[in-house]
Amino acid sequence: MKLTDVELRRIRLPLVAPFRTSFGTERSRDALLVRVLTADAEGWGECVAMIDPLYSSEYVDACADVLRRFLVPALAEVPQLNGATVEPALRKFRGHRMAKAALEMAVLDAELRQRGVPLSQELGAVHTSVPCGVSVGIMGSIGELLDTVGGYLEAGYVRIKLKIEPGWDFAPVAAVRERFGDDVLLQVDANTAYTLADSHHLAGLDPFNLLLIEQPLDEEDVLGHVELAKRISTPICLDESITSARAATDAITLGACQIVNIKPGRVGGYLEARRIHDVCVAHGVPVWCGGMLETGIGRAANLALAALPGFTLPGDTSASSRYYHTDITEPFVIENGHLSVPTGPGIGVEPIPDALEEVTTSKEWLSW
Ligand code: OSB
Ligand code: MG
Repeated sequence: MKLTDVELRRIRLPLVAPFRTSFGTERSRDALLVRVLTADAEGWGECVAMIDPLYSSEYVDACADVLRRFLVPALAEVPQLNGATVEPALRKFRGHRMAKAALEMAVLDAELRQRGVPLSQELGAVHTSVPCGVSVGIMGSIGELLDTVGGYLEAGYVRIKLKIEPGWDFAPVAAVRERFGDDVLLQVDANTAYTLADSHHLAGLDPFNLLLIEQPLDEEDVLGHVELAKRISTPICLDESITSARAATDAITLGACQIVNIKPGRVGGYLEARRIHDVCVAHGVPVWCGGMLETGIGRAANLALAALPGFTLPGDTSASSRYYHTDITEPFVIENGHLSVPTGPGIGVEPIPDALEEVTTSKEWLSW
């Protein structure tokens, strides 16, 4: 395969409700899509970077810039292009994992469509559907939170994740436990909002039998997480800190986490995500698939990954309706608490042309 054309397309989809985390409030999803054309195939990738560098150092405009100026021109030189040759060809460029992941996803999609192979099969999936959890933002009041959680439980979500920050942690957890009982699978995500000085406070969550606490401390504070793990009984799960299979190996070996959230965009792509899965399985560490408010494009690929055998905990791969009134693909619908893994070649879904045009804010064909 050889690249003939690459399109960068910016889209903006309004969220069904604002999504507040400890780092900010999202009202719409401003995403970057990458479309690659080769002589025989087309492929789609979705970049998970957000509009501002708040979750990580990457942001949408920077991803578009590095793709346009460095990553796409370097790939255009590769004669034997396929999913597996993307990462080696881009290795000399430091960082920019979200941008690299989007490009790898598009090339992998094109390759697999040409070969007639579903992404799930290529990655080694063993399930045809995956259980759905849902990530619940910080709310204006406990009453609003309980209504929202109640709605998700009624819709069939099998696991609830509450976003927390100092001032919104103990009370929402206690309220959800009191209203919905001890059987609900419940976990929390701090998005780095605490420091080790808060360990006594975080130990206050111990009695609530949470599945895990996700990324309580700074992304780079690996040793802080090691120490925190000795002071609290809730298992620690890392998200932001796990940027590669090497970072995962180090964190697990040091005792910084007992569980890992895998987001392909954060780690440079689906192939590195699979390596992290393999490392975690080898260490007996459960994994689950995180999310970045993806459209149907990224969601399809995440479902393929989440169907691997080591994904033993429900992920943040929720139904399309949890995010958007109208998605750019056929919507993913929750059924008996599960979403189906796409079965078609590549990522198995395509944008619906009219729906895509409706939300497109800019498009650009790259030349090199
Ligand atoms: O930390 O997992 C996170 C969304 C955007 C950025 C970071 C995170 C999240 C979520 C939502 O928690 C996951 C989803 O439903 O896509
Ligand atoms: Mg997280």
